Amino acid sequence: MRHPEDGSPLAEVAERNGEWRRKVGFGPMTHLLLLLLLGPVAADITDGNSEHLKREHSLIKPYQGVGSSSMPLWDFQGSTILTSQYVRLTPDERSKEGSIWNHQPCFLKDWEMHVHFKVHGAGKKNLHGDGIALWYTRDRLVQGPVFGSKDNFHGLAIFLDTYPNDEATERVFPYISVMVNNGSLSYDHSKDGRWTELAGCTADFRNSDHDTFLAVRYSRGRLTVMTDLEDKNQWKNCIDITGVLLPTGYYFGASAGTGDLSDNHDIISMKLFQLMVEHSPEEENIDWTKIEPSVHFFKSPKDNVDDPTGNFRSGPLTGWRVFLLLLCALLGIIVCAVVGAVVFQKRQERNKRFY
Ligand SMILES: *[C@@H]1O[C@H](CO)[C@@H](O)[C@H](O)[C@H]1NC(C)=O
Ligand SMILES: [Ca+2]
Repeated sequence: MRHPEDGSPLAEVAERNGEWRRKVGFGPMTHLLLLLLLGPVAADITDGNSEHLKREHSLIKPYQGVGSSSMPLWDFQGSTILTSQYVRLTPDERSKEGSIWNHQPCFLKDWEMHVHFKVHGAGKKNLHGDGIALWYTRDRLVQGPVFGSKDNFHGLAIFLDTYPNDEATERVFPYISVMVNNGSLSYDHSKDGRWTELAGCTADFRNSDHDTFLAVRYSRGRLTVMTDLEDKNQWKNCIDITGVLLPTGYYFGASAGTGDLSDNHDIISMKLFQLMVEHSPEEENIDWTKIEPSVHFFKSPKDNVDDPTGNFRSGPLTGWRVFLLLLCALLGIIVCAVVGAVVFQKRQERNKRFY
């Protein structure tokens, strides 16, 4: 972070910009937002370059502290147990809640988290739950109703929801969704967080016989979630949204919960990579720890509001509309053919008269 008293040309420019902001009346947040939204789009997902792996924010085998109740870099809580092969947030038993939280706040502006996880259990289709939540939040180790962690959180949550609590939902589960919260929003478990969901995708990750991975990238206001679930060693896009503001200095964590239905929720690794992204002096001059988590959409977030008629706005062509269109096209062709035939015949007749 640069300070105006550095006396460097960059700092002077930044200070002048600061003055301009004050005169024009733009808040620093507005300015940051503009920079984030206008800034170039980040490059592809990292290949896991170990150079930029941040061990202090990562959970990697062999785990330290197996057999004890704590680890050097991570705290765990509730039903969580540590084995040499995985961290089990909940066993396949009813009413369990467990979480794991990084000790140190993360001060990186641009990062990417790769999570190797496994959700498995004896339950048949739709008789298992509830799933895993991945967190980047202000508070840590607070138990609560959102996949074992606190509601009205500050920060980012990615839900790997395996059970459709909302019976009326048209979404196909397991379902991955993201939510950003400044403490004011409550996660509605009975609706699978539908009202607060920013974006999501269906992802078939449960009871897989190969390894399952998820990547979350945050850079310049762009939030991307990708999955690697098909044993192809390839990232597949799940969520990609812009206009997301998150501060630095929050904690990474993962939690899981079971209710009447259950599953084993295992984390095998969490690897945090620093992304090498340049920021302008203006961006550098802002205190990133003071940013309020928020989202600025240019268009409204996903169709979160149900249309009471059950129709989607400007939905697909319905059967009879397609029929009418085809009928019009057919009539058009017939008219063209008839006109063409008549004209042809008239010409033939004229030609005959000349010979
Ligand atoms: C928190 O978010 C809500 C809704 O998203 C918004 O109305 C409110 O102004 C925000 N509060 C702060 C302090 O930013
Ligand atoms: Ca659910």
